[in-house]
Amino acid sequence: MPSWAIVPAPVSAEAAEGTWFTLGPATRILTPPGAAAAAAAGEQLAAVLRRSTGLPLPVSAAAAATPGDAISLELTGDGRLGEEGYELAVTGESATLRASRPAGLFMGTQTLRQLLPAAVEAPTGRPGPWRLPGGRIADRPRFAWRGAMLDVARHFFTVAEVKRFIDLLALYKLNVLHLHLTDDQGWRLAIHSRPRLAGHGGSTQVGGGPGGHYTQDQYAELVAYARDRHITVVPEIDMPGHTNAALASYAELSCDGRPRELYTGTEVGFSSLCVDAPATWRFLDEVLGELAALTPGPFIHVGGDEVQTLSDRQYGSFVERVQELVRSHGNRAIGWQEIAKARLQPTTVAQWWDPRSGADAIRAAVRQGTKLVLSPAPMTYLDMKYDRHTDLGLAWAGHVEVADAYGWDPSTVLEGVGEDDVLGVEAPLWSETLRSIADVERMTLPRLPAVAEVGWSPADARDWDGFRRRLAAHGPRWSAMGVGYHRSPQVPWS
Ligand code: NGO
Repeated sequence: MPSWAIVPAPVSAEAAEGTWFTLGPATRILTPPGAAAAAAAGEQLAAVLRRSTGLPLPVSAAAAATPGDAISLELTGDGRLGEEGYELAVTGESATLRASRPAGLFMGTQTLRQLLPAAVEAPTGRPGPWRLPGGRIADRPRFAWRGAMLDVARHFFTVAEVKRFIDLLALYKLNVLHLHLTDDQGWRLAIHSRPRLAGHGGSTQVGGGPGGHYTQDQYAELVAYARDRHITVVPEIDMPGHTNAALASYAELSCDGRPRELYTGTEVGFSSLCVDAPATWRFLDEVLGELAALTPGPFIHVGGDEVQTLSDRQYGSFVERVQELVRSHGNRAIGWQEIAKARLQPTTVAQWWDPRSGADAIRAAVRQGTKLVLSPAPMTYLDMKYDRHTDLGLAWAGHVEVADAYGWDPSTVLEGVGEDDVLGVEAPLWSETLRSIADVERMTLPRLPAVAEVGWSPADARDWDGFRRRLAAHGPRWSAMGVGYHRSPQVPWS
């Protein structure tokens, strides 16, 4: 494998030593004629490169076969490279990116960015030269679901801040943004039929700040921004627990009919919807109906974690009924691992997070055909402290250093669960202790790229020593982007 610092590592790469394609004033970006989504990948690449290089890089539909002095994006017209796979060939005269689908072209342009000098990520002019190393890459993802979760409930993050987070996902070829939209401390999405959810339930956050929420237009803007980067937003409405913000907004959701006080602490497990009350099911139908209308992707996340106030029977029948409700609105349900205690429909997905408990129920569900998203806290929780010196974050699952986030394999990490049972991996970032986007970035980098590589790269393309060297080269890239990161002592930063 050449010494290129591509993260996640591609399936195969071969250098043409001594050959370089230098971008210059005459370089063009060519896109497949008549394919809007593919043309968009070319425009997005140009937008990144123009700011730092100052080159015009005009984007136009290709007229004939690959000409010189161009970055050519081509669609193969068959399904050979899969939904997100691509091939990149760089010679002394041109770079050619081939994919079967627009998503593959977009993924390939992320590799192209990473092959250029780090300064290419700068928002303003830098000197260059802007050279791509000659060679060939063939690449496709190992898993279909490669995600990150952002908790906007414990602390609220604005549309602009979430877009910054989405930009990081895109750079590392992640394709799912799971938004944790509601919790005890805040309800972050306007629901027209229930205005007090955002108006009152969204009015605070952990520690008592002003909170905030997204209007449906703002939320749709985030979904579209992600979709343009081939990222699907999976919205989560946590239930039946983690619902204090809803209980504070609508008294009829509690069995005693009394409104709860807004909550700004960090305890978990105390709140629950009144699961047998008709008012609860009217509420959920309205909320999930409005959410489904805003959700182009198939999945709606229904939480289901850490319920301590219900019997197993109550919990199980709640989950079974709610997955049916999600289905009736045309979506598939995903929930935290606890939902494996219920009878799941074949299309419902469970998200493994807590290795301390529940493994038998998960294995039993998997034997019935349930697919899993893997987010084991000791490896993927981005809110865990790196080490004992980390000021931000929690430590209930231990410390998560870069080597922990990197050093596991999805097909062996949970006994009784193999490659085919795994839909993919996801790194959750809970925000009890994170008050700003700078805090978010410091916990996300450099661990998110580690989880991204676990989800994308074949096991035989991965090794820790190579990874930490490649990762080190991304420090200057993040600095050029104006994004902060944790200088983990495990990575040989220059
Ligand atoms: C748990 C809990 C969250 C916390 C998080 C903190 C899950 C699925 N439920 O993960 O409410 O914020 O830990 O690490």
